[in-house]
Formats: sequence, structure tokens, C-alpha cells
Amino acid sequence: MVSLLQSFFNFNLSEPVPVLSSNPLYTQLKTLVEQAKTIFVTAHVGPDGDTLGSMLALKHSLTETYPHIERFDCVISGKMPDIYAFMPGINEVKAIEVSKDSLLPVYDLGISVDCGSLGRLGEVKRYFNNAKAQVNIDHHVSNEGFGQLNIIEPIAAATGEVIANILDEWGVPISYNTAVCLYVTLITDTGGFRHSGTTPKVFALASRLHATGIDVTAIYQKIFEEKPRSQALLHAHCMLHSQTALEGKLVWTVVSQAAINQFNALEEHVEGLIDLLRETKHTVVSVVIKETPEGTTKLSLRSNTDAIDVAKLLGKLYHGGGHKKAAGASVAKPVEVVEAELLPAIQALILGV
Ligand SMILES: [Mn+2]
Repeated sequence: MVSLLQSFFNFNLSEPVPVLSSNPLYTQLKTLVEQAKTIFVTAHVGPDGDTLGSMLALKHSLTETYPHIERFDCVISGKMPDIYAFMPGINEVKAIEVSKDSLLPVYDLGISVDCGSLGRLGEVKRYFNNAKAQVNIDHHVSNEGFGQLNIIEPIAAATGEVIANILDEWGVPISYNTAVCLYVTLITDTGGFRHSGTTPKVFALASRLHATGIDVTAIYQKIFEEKPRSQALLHAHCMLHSQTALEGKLVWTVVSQAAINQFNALEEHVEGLIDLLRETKHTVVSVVIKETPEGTTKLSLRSNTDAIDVAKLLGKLYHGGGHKKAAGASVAKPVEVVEAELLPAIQALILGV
């Protein structure tokens, strides 16, 4: 293991890019792809750049490389956020609200990307379960291993990095379209190459993607700098009404449906708010407590220290999950109840550090 890690981090850019060439799961996946005439890929509900980019990178790379594939569909549950409209292939993604199909399609191969649990696939779960072979590719440490083949690499900064590893091992070249999609996965999950998963290997991959001719400035702007004003105002409102405890070590805010309506914002516009909370001095744990239209609660947590594992906390309290320093959960309780349960639990963790 040590030598594998060393080969990850101690390499010279002029040498061939090191890959997890010993991973037999990659070979098993290749066999499944070579045998499949019909493939579908799916992302998690409330899709982000990593899940969509991973899905579309697979679509481009596999359809460009394997002419035997007769049908390749990308299907997600719920609505597609507007900001990803620039990604190549996004218009061909089928977004299903509620599946009324009594006759589900039977794909030879179903692939889930960046999704920690079967429940997070939403309605598409039924498609996934109906596929002849089911593959789960992810980097969430909390992944439940719900596929027949599970390629889970928590060391990866993004699921897109796992996809790139797989393509490298198969010897599949990365095209311009694939590069755009993979670059989106890297910048969204690393917050623009800032978060703790930003390894030398991530920069090496980014460098290779850049070399295909992608416009990294335009991609960054599309993802991070084109917020609708309604979203910016919602964030400002929630920052203004945020609260702190333990001398600012705990910061939280509640996003009510009233606030979303006040600014004519969309549910997806809560995205990014957690970073505003996180990026203040002394903050150890930040929390966004969002009221859903149904009156239940969606949680987003960030930890600024290795000593507090928010995925573990949310897993224990609410069957949530994610990463050690970034996790979420859906809770079938009103926000007031969740606030009263969760905040003291976090305070206890901070006091224990
Ligand atoms: Mn991810």
C-alpha cells in the first residue's frame, strides 16, 4: 500500500501518468461494458457538477470508444439545475420527475456515479434495479455498496477522478468533450482546487484536461460566477440571519421556504451558501438547515478540522452521509426539531476537540 501511495504522489510530470493499474474492478467493469449493447448512467438527486460531469464523461468516452454500444442513455431523477447547461451532452440527459412507466426499460448495464446510497437515485432507482448488471462508482466514504460491482475510492477528490483512472487503465483517450466534463467534476468537488482532496494527482489530471484545449476560465465562470441575483440575495439574507455559538466555532443558518419565496429563488439556489458560512475566521463547523417544500429538513454540514467527522455524525443521527469534512442528510422532521437535536450534538463535538 505504501508503495502504491508513493507512486501516487511522487511522480514526475514527464513520465506516464500513474494509474491504479492493479485494480481488478476496473477490468471487471471493462468486461461488462464490452458485453453491453444497452447502457444507462445515472446521477444522484439534486445533481451537482461531479455527478453530472462523471455521467457525461462516461457517455462521451464510452460512445466514442465502443461502437458496439447501441444505446447509451443518461437518466436522472428530478430537475436539472440550469448552471450546467453548457456541458456537452447535457441536452440529451433525460430528467424524470415521477416515473409512471409500468414497463421499465431493461438495460444490459446500469451505472450509478457519485451516489452514496440507492435512495439518493430517487425514481431512477427502479431503472437501476432493473438493469442486468449494476455498477456503483463513487468516492463517498459512506457509500453503501449497493451495486453488484462497487468501485468506491474515498481517496479520490471527485468521482470524476475515479472515472479518469478507469479510462487511463483501459487506455481510452480523453477527448475535448470528456475533458470539459471531467474538469467540471474536479472544480466543483474541490471548490476550485482548494479543498483537502486537492492532491498533486488532481493537478496532474487538471493539466492533462487543460491540454485538450478546454477553456478553464469560461468553465469556472459558468459554475461559480453566474449566480442569479435571486440566489445572491437569498444567500445574503441567510448570512444576515445566521447565528453562532461557542465564540463563532459553530455557525448555522436556516433557509425557510418563506425566504426562498421572498427572493423568488429556486430550491437549488441554496447551493454555495454553506461556503459563505464556512469561510469565516474561527469557524469549526458550519450548518445549513433548509426547510423543504414538504416541511421536512435538508442538512448540509462542513467541518474545518480533521478532528470532527460530519459524515459520521449525520450517519449516526439521520442516516446521512458524504465525506469527513462535507456531509448532508434528509430528515423527515421540521427544521425546529432538527435544530434542537443537531446543534447541541455539534457543540458537544466541538467542546470535545
Ligand atoms: Mn462527488
